[in-house]
Amino acid sequence: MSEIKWDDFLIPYTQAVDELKLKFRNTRKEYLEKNIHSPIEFVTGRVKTVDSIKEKMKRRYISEDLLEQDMQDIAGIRIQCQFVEDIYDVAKLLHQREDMRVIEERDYIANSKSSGYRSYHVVIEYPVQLANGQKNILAEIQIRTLAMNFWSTIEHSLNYKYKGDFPEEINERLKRAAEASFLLDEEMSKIREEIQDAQQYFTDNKRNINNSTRSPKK
Ligand code: 0O2
Ligand code: 0O2
Repeated sequence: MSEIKWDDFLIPYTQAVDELKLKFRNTRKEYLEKNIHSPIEFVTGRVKTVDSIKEKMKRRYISEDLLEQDMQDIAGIRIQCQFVEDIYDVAKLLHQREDMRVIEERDYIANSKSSGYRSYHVVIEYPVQLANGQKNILAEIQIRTLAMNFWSTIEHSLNYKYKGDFPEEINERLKRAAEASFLLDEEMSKIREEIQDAQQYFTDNKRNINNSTRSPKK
């Protein structure tokens, strides 16, 4: 029988997810207001359900007294980006922040999982102000492109159906879809460079025109 009072246990995690969603959405707003490309496109978040926590405790042999430190994704934030390059910019932003501390990073982009899963995971320690004082909790931030998110959402739903034991044909198709999503990200990164070149060209041109109209008439 579990001795954990789940409603109480989850209070700081719920608060952390609410706060972090708001903070990252505000960071996006700030970029947009300054007319700068935002590395953050969408922010979502969730607190793991009690059933899902219990299932993971069993699967990973996590005892109740080690739950807070050994299950790092009870509070989960997901940041979606347009381009792969944005992912690393977001990771840098997390390191610079003073309201959280990065304690672990897992780069499943450089080292994709055998399933084909790609994402950048950052585990942070985050202080939550509760009625009876401060509590530091762990939260997992998953940073991924829209294409990576599309693939992993589909694969996650299929996982529910097949419990990870995919028929060979589905497995092959998922791997091909992962490859396609990788190529899509690569193509988008190339377009990103072209857009930046075009913007630079536009700025330079404008400067040249301004300079030539300012030069004295002969
Ligand atoms: P399921 O079955 O898991 O898909 P709001 O803040 O009001 O705009 P809300 O309702 O809090 O919105 O939801 P939000 O933050 O837009 O998105 C919640 C959904 O995002 C969850 O769906 C998860 O699918 C997904 N999600 C976000 N972050 C994570 C994460 O770190 N890990 C995992 N596993 N999922 C994440 P549901 O509702 O939980 O349903
Ligand atoms: P949820 O809430 O259902 O998404 P483990 O959970 O044991 O695999 P660990 O060490 O806890 O691994 O953390 P890891 O691998 O950094 O991140 C686990 C989370 O990453 C998972 O949460 C998924 O959200 C996501 N993830 C990892 N591998 C895959 C994959 O192959 N496919 C998909 N779709 N998502 C993946 P949970 O625990 O499954 O919970």
